[in-house]
Amino acid sequence: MQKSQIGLVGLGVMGQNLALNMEDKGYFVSVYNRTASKTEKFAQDKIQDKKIQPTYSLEEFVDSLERPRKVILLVKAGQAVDDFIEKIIPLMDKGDLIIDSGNSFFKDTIRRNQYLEGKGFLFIGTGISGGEEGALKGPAMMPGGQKEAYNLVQDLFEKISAKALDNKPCVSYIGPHGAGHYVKMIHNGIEYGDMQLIGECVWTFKKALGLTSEEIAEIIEKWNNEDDVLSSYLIEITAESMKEKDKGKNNSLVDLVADITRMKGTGTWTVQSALELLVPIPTITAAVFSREMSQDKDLRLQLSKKIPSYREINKDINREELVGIAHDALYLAKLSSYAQGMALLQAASEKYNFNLNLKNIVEGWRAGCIIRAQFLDEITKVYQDNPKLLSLLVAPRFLDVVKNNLSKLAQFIGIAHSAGVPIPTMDGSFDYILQLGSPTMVSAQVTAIQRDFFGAHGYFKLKDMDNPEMILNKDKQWKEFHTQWMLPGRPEEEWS
Ligand code: 2AM
Repeated sequence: MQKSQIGLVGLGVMGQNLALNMEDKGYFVSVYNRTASKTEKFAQDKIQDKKIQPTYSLEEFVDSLERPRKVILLVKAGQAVDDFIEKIIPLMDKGDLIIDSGNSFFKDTIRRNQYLEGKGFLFIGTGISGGEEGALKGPAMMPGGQKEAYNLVQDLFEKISAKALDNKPCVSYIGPHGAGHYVKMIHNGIEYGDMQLIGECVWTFKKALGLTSEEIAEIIEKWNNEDDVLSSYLIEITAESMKEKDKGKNNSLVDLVADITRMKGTGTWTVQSALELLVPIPTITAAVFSREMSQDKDLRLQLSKKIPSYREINKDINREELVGIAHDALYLAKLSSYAQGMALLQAASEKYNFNLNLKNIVEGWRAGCIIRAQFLDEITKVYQDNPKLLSLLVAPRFLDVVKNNLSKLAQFIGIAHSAGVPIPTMDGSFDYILQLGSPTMVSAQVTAIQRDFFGAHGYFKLKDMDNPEMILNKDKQWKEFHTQWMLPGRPEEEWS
């Protein structure tokens, strides 16, 4: 019997679609699922005339694969992956490859990679973005693992992945062990930010202008024009979904959808990683907090009866003007959010020796995935020109956006707040830019002196009032000082 070139375990919708996608690109595929009835149904309904072999025991599955064996796992992230690895490795041989395609936590992937490498197996942890449709028609893929492991599946991955407009496949080798799942995690964090930023625009249009969801959908739809900087999948589906009517009724479905955003963890992991690596990502963090706030529905229902709603006396706001301001504000807020995400990728690349190529990563997000957007072409060019860029905000083409749109973002924030609309991601994006643009953070001066006052924690000093540079000691380190606050005359000590 013809051996299969690739095996797939886990016949959820994503797994089924990925199997069909691989078969469609010419591959012989074996499939296996823990619950046999799902395999039977898949065999009956979807693969009768296809080069997909259903198998009903792990032995049969492993036997059906050509060597070196390549097995894609698409089971629930977490313990299920470890359990499954334990079940399958006694049946496999050294040099065989296991590919975890779920949304695994990158530290688990690093651990599994080391564990399996120690036993002579190859291991790839790959992010896959694009949902069910992506799995079937072409997802964006972010594989990490041994380079030799990637070489075994490079052709397959390039064939099944999405293709950008220039026909480049949306997959590249991301880096060793957990690099692929790390990048997928950041992709998802950025996605959280993008979604929340759009939501805040919608809320502002509703409250400041009194527009209906249908009217707002029409505004947002125009932002999806090919030559618009905001043109993206998320803008497209926001407009499309907001046009949908509640079945059989005249009101918009979105107005009846409960204001609760659930999440599966990748956004929270992104924030945790940012805290661990000391990289501020206020936009993405605000998006995660906002989802948490949304889930506190009962609390909000109770407290909103007591907390007065805030709204300044209605200012006359011109609709066209606000739409223009919101457009430019959203673009800059999004740019700020991506600058944060990319800074986190840079820090993680150093910390975990991922050796990330930011240009390839962003290039691979241009199609297939949820954050696909015209804007990513621009970011690709930026990293092509300068792979070591300090911040996206200062790339020449984006510095112009900062200069031109900063006052629009400020205006938008003012209008939204005066209409009583909370816009934590817009705020986060704006403050991030203001902080990075501050040679001296006065708030930090105050908290530094407070710390020395109550805890004798010491402080550094600036050269003088007009020079924000630091005083250095003879070793060219920041020189440390302390004021003896409790002694008469409060003498200043030099600590280093
Ligand atoms: P099931 O059909 O037997 O539930 C997505 O949920 C996929 O992950 C399904 O194919 C599901 O198999 C599989 N899955 C979830 N938990 C699993 C586990 N502990 N072991 C094996 N497969 C699992």
